[in-house]
Amino acid sequence: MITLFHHPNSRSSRFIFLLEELEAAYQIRLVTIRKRDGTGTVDPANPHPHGKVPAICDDGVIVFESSAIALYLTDRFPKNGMGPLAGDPDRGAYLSWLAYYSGVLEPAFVSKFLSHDVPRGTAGWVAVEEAMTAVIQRLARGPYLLGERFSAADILFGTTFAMFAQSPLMEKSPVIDTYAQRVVGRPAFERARVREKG
Ligand SMILES: N[C@@H](CCC(=O)N[C@@H](CS)C(=O)NCC(=O)O)C(=O)O
Repeated sequence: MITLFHHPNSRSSRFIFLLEELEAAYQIRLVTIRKRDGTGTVDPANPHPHGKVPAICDDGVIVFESSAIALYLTDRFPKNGMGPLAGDPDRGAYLSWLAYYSGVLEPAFVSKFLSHDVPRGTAGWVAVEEAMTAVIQRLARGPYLLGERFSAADILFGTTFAMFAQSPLMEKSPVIDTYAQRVVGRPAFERARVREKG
């Protein structure tokens, strides 16, 4: 049984969505987290080394950080094909876009939010505009990052774009809007929202 360490309306919410897609048995353990306004505390029950969410426990096995959790869960619950397994020709693209999410896309958004320049040749990521161009080019190949195949990588990217749809952090793009709506329009997203509200 998977335990998801979760805080409402946070980066752990999309793992309820993924667990619903996977039809996995899971329980939600609500934890407190530190907030930007200085409120909130680290929950001692949370196994993430910095008290962040998400983290999961699978019968004693702890996994933290979104891309690692996505990969762990899609390998662990392969039934619904939410992540190409080792040996699948799509595996390389899957790993690449999962890593790109954590290593490039999120840092790009945070740099922009903080009004920090991204030094070419030094930072491991790029400016949001450059990252979004790469994602839009990728989506020219099909409705999802892996072409015709929906995967957990789309859950990370699509929910992020849906959240930033009205934000000045992201330029308006019909390709991205349609993609984000395609992802959050899935029945598992709605089931996750209902489950999250409890
Ligand atoms: N790199 C982490 C980021 C997780 C993260 O920052 N989560 C926020 C909630 S959206 C959090 O737990 N913040 C509390 C804190 O920073 O102490 C991941 O991708 O899983």
